[in-house]
Amino acid sequence: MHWLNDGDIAMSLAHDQAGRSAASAPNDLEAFWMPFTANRAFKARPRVIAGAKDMHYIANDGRKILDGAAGLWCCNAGHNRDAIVAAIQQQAAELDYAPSFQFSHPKAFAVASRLAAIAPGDLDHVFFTNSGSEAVDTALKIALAYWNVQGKGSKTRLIGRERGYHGVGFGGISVGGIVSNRKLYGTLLAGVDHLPHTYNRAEQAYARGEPAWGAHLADELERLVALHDASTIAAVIVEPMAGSTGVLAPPKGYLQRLREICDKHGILLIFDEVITGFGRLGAGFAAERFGVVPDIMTFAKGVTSGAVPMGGCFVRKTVFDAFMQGPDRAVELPHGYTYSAHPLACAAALATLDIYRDEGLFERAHALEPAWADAIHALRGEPNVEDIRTIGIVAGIDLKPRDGAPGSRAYEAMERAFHEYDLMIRITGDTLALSPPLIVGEAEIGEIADKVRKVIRAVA
Ligand code: PXG
Repeated sequence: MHWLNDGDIAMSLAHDQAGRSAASAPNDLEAFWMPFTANRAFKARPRVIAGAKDMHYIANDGRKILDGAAGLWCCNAGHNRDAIVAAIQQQAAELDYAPSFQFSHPKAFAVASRLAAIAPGDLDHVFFTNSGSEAVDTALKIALAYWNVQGKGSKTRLIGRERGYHGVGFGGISVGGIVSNRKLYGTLLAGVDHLPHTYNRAEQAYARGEPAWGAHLADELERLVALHDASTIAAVIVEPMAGSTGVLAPPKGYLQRLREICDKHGILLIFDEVITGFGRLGAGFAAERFGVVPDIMTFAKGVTSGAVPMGGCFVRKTVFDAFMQGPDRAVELPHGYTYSAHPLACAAALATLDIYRDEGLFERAHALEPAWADAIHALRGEPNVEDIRTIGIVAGIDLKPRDGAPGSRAYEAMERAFHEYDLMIRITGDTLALSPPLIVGEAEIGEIADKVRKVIRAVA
C-alpha cells in the first residue's frame, strides 16, 4: 500500500496545466473515473476548477471563469455565498450527523416547513433525499405505494416521456427518454411507456417562453390510457421544462392538458423540478409559473445552491394522508437514505432559502427574463445556429452538427469557451445550454452573450 499525499497530487496537476500530457502524470488524473465525461479527452486537456465566488469560478491556473451554467444548473444563489458558507461551518461544528430513521434534528423539520410554505397548492409534505436521481426514484416509489395502500395494486405502470431526463437510477432511466442513457443497462423497469417529446423545430423555432404549438401532444396520454387502461397506470412523470435534452419549454396549455387527463383517469402527475425549482423559470417552481399543481414534485440542486448535496419530493396532502393509517408504531413507507435530511444539507438549505427570500432572486429572475431572452436571441443568424430557445433564465442554442461528427462542434465550443473565453457552458449533443446563477446582472448577461457569440464564430 502506498499513500499519496496532497503535495504529490497538486504538483502533478500543475505539470499537466503547463502542457505535459496526462500520461506523464498517471497518479493524479487516472484514478478518477469521471461521470458523464469524455474521460480521455478531458485528461488530455483538463478543465480543473480550484475556487469560486458569486458569478465566477477560478480555474486551476488562476483565470476567472464566468459561470454560464450555475455549475450544473444548481448554484442559483451564486457561489460561495458568505451566509451559506458560515451556516455549513457552524453546523459541522455543532452536529455532524443525526439519523433520520426514528430520530431527527431540528433543522430537518425547519427546512421541510419552509419548503412546504413556498411550494404551490397543497404540496405540504417533504421527503428528503441526497440527489435528484434519488428524488425521482422516491417519487416513483411513493406513487406505486400510494395505489397499493389504497387497495389498487394493479396500478403499476409508469409513464415518462421521450427526451426526458430523470437522473440515473433504474427508475429514472426507465421513465427517462434519452437513448444513450438507457441502451447499455438491460431491460430496466417493466411496464413503462413514454409520451412523445414536444419539440418540433418547424413549428417552434426561436421560441421565447412557451411555444404556441404542441398542446395537442398531451392527448397522446389518452392513447396510452386506451392501450393500457387506467386501472394499470400509476403515474405520469415529466420535467415541466426538459433541461438536459436542450431546454424544451412546454407548449402553451400542454401541462394543463396533462393535468386534466390525469384527473379524469385517476393517474398521479409527477413534475420533476430538479432543474426548474428554486427560481430558474422566474417563479419558485415551474408548477407556479405554469399554474399546474402536480401530485408529487421532485427537487434537488438549487435547494442548497449546490453547496451540499440534497434533494427530495414534495407530496400533496391527500397522498401523504393515504399513508398515515394502520398501527401507529408501524413504518408507513419503508424507504429512505442514511443521509436523508443530513444536518449540513439542512443548514445549507436554510441559509440558501434566506438568500432567495431576502434578495428576491425568484422575482429577479422573472424581471430579467426579457433582457436575457433579448441578449440570447440576438445570436440568431450567427454561423451554424439552427434554433434558439429561452425561458426563465435558461437558454438552449442548437448548432448544426458537423458532417459525420455529431457533437464535435458543441464539444469544441465547451472547450474553447473554458480555455479561451473564460466562460463555462453546458452542452448536450450539438446544443449549448446556458443557465447562469440568478444573481446574474444585465452587464453579465451581455458578457455571456458576447462570449458565446465569439465561441460560436470560433467553431464555425
Ligand atoms: N431530474 C432532472 C430533471 C435533472 O435535470 C436529475 C433528475 C438527477 O439529479 P442528480 O442530482 O441525481 O444528478 C437531474 C439532473 C445537464 C445536467 O447538463 C443535468 C443534470 C445533471 C447533470 C447535468 O443537462 N440534471
